[in-house]
Amino acid sequence: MKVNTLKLAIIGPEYIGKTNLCKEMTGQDKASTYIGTIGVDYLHRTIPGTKLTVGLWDLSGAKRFETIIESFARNSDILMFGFSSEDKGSYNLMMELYNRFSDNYFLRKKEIIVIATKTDSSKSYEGYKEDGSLAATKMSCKFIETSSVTRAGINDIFDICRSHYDRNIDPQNFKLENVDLSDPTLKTPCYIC
Ligand SMILES: Nc1nc2c(ncn2[C@@H]2O[C@H](COP(=O)(O)OP(=O)(O)O)[C@@H](O)[C@H]2O)c(=O)[nH]1
Ligand SMILES: [Mg+2]
Repeated sequence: MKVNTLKLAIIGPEYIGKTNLCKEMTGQDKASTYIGTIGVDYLHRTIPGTKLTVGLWDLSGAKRFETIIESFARNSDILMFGFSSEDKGSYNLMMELYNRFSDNYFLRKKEIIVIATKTDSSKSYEGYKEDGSLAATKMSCKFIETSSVTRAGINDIFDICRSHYDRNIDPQNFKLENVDLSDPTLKTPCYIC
C-alpha cells in the first residue's frame, strides 16, 4: 500500500525558531545550542496504524539557499511563512521572502499559514500580532501565534493539516478528523540531516 505523506514546509529567516518548532511538532529533543540550519532539515512522523506520514521540511530563509528551498516550498502541501515575535526585522525579511516567491505561480494555489514564533517571550515586540494579521491578509491565509516552549499554536497547525489532508489527499478515505496528531503516544520520530 502506498505511503501518503502530508508535506508541511516551514520557511523564514534564520534564528526565528523554525527548527525548535519542527522538533516540538515531531517529538524531538530540542538542541540546547543553536545549530544554524544548512539549507534543509527534514523531520517526519508516521501515524501508527495508518500509512500516513507527516513530513516537515525545515527550510532556511537565507538567500544563499534560495534555489534549493524554492523547490521544497513548491512541492509542499502546506507552506508556513514564519517570523519571530521578538524581531521586527524578521518580519520584514519574511515579507521579502514572500514577495520574491509571489512572482511564482505555485504560491497562488498553495495552502499557506503565517506563523509568529517565540510568542512566549517577554521580549516580543509591540505590534507583532498586527504584523502577523496584515501578512495573513496579504497572503489570504490564517495567522497562528506559536511557541515551542509553551506549544502554543501547534494544535492549530495540526488542525489545518487534518482538514487539508481530508479535503485534498485522503485517497483511502482515512479521515484524520478525529486523530490527535499532537498526542505524545503517537510519536515515532525520525530525524534526518
Ligand atoms: N523564547 C523562545 N525561544 C525560542 C523558541 N524557539 C526557539 N527559540 C530560541 O531561538 C533560537 C533559534 O532557534 P532555532 O529553532 O534554531 O531557529 P531557526 O534558525 O529558525 O531554525 C534558539 O536559541 C532557541 O532556543 C520559542 O518558542 N520561544
Ligand atoms: Mg534551523
